[in-house]
Amino acid sequence: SIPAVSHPLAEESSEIASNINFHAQYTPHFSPFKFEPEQAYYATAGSVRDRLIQQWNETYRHFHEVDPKQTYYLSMEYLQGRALTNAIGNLNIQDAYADALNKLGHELEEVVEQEKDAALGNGGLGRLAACFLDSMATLNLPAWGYGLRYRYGLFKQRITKAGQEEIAEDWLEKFSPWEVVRHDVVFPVQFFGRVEVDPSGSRKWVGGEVLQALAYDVPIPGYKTKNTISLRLWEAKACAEDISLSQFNDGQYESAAQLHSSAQQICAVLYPGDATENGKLLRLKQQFFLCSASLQDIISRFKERKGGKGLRQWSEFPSKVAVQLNDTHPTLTIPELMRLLMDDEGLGWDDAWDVMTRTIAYTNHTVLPEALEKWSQAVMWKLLPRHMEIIEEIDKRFIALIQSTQPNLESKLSSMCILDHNPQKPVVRMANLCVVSSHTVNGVAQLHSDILKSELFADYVSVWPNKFQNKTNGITPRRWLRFCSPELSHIVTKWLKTDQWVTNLDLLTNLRQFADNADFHTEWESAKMANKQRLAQYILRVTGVSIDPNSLFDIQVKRIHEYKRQLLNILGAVYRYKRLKEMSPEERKNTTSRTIMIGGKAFATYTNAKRIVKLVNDVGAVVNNDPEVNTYLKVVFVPNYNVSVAEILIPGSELSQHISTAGMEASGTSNMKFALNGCLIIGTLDGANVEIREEIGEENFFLFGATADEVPHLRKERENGLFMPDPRFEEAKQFIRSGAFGNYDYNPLLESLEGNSGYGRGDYFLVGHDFPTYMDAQARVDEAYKDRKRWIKMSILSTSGSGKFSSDRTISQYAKEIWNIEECCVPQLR
Ligand code: DL6
Repeated sequence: SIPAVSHPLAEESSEIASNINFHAQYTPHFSPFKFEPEQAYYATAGSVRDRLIQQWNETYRHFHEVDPKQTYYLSMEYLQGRALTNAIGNLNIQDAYADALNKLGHELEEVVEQEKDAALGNGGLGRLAACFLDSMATLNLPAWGYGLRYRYGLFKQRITKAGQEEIAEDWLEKFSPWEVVRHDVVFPVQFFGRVEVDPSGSRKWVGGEVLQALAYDVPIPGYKTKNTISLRLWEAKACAEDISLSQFNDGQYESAAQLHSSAQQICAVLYPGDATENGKLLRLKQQFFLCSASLQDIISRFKERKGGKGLRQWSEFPSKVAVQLNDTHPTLTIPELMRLLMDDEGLGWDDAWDVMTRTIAYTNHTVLPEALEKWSQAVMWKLLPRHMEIIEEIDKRFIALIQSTQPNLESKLSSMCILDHNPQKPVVRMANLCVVSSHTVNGVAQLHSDILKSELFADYVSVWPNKFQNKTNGITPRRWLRFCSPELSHIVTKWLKTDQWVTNLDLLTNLRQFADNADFHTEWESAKMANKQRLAQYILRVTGVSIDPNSLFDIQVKRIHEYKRQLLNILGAVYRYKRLKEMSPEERKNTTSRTIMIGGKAFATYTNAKRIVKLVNDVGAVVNNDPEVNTYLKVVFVPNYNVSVAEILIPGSELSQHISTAGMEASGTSNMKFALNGCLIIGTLDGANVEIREEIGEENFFLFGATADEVPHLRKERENGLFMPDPRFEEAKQFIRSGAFGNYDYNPLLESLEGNSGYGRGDYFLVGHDFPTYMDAQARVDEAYKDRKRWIKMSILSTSGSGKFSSDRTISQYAKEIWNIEECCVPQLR
């Protein structure tokens, strides 16, 4: 029984404790006789969910009454991470929940650890979508996220002697307390079949396979607001009548339930391997499934809200609906909306085109050629014959437009048009379809947006000069400072004398006045130290490596990719190790002790990325066990990097590496998280690094490397054999080749840094070129770290210059400059 106390927090927490108890007893998944941390987590989550559902219902009731224009964010990825800390933080009830759990014999910290990450995403693009949802809710914007409910999230990474091993991540193993299935929200989604023309000439897509899309809603609470919006995730289902009982009873189990298995495949995993035809078909099916189900839902909401004025006109649709395509994965929204408007709703081409183009906007997230989606025309004709007709028509009209209005661009048409009829490999270029069909195209950092306009989409700029915008990415300050680093947040609030920075991040600039204040320095340093100790404990727990919190914590965490150049980092570490070995004990004492941490997942079929993971682990195994130098250097591979791990690593970081080849990283968002947490950046002039450096001051950023403008010329120079490698670079490679880190054959990896030509060979990513300036920048880091006052000041200036990188700023710009939507705030009293 819970003692009655009159203090408001105690009163609230007593109520919460009994509510948690109630959930523990009546949630049918567990025995009522056990109340261990796992049960406590599910019961706590159930109790938080009750609150969210109330706010959620009110939000949608309010949106329904007001009938504002709404934004729909379509994304194949959402890297949500854990929800519990975020939910109680945004509801502003952390203390009451911590207290309630204490009363029940549990610690909040331990309880939140029980939650599995919802990893329905791969990297920055998916985490950006999650930050955007948080900001949309916090800014009271009428918005929805749409995605797929993958059965298995991004794989779990296990590190063995052989390197990375992938294991399915069963995030729904028990159940997710954060989703609500909507059995009344189901839409049919069709595949394959054929197009029939009736005597009037109208076309219909008939036959084929029909699956059902069933909605699962995840509540997204805003920070200190009643507004709680939805992330609607679709699950694929087949109907009961799709099972052939007669075949089943004949023992033909697989063919009897063929549609059921087809449905299961769609939502099984994110990015299934696409090396085979089957894999390609499955990916396309996933994309279409998201687009079709979401559009049917959007249209049914549009029709349902008549605003008391009788049936709506379709011309009103773009004043009620904004659809944002998160990269090209949901491009099929374009032909699907055209089809629904023309074939189901009876609009002519011109009217449908007008409605569709005023509704849809597209964000580009990469200029990497291999990441720009191109779908085989044959696969598309097979799976979506009516959509291919529509795409052909869009292409035909686009070509006619250019021929009639921009004859100077005729020579460019072969690369500008949507269908590439190359007889070897006819494909549909999805990015071109997006550019031609949407009203706005944006990049995700200023440099990236400039590159889009001057290179990738340059030819379209003269056709539609006003179509292209920049929206520099941002991160939510709630998850990425307020909740992941309570110690630093507390100090920020104390010195700013307000916690308004949590929703107005520009206020951080006022910390500048304390950049030289000795008391502030002491508090800052002790908060950072607490975070470093927490991180050191974590590293010990997951890797068995003991790291010294007094050493410089240097971190690079992101997907493993050659353009992100983890290889540059590890070659630098190898060189540092070699130098340390050559020093006398006295000399070593003058060096800066470092702990280099590298983490990230390599795509399962990306061989060189997997070799990099293996190399980092092999280097770590030698360095960390070398008693001569291991007080001065440790190299740790952090396994299974995900959102929750980032929440421990980032607050504990002091230096982070954002060292991609200039022009290749569209933005990066972890750079923003690190800077916000008072971590200094060593980096190239790439993506959002450029703007971060501008904001925090160039003297607080360790810059090196070629610029984006220089890269093409440098590649040419290499091809012409004009590159002279730095001796330190040669030494580092040679040291690996000597077998110093074991006898795994690293030649293929090292050879990718040599030779003269070819993408991925001949050092396409310019590791060799940038190595000397990288090492020089690292030497500046070592010197700066020795001067504690200077370092802490730089750390404070990093945080205080991070105001621009709030996703609240990014989303406000999308709302004003692309979506044309306004806030729709749920009244506090109802
Ligand atoms: O815009 C979010 C995020 C950027 O911060 C990264 O720089 C960019 O690589 C990523 N893009 C993608 C798309 N595919 N690829 N590669 O994930 O978007």
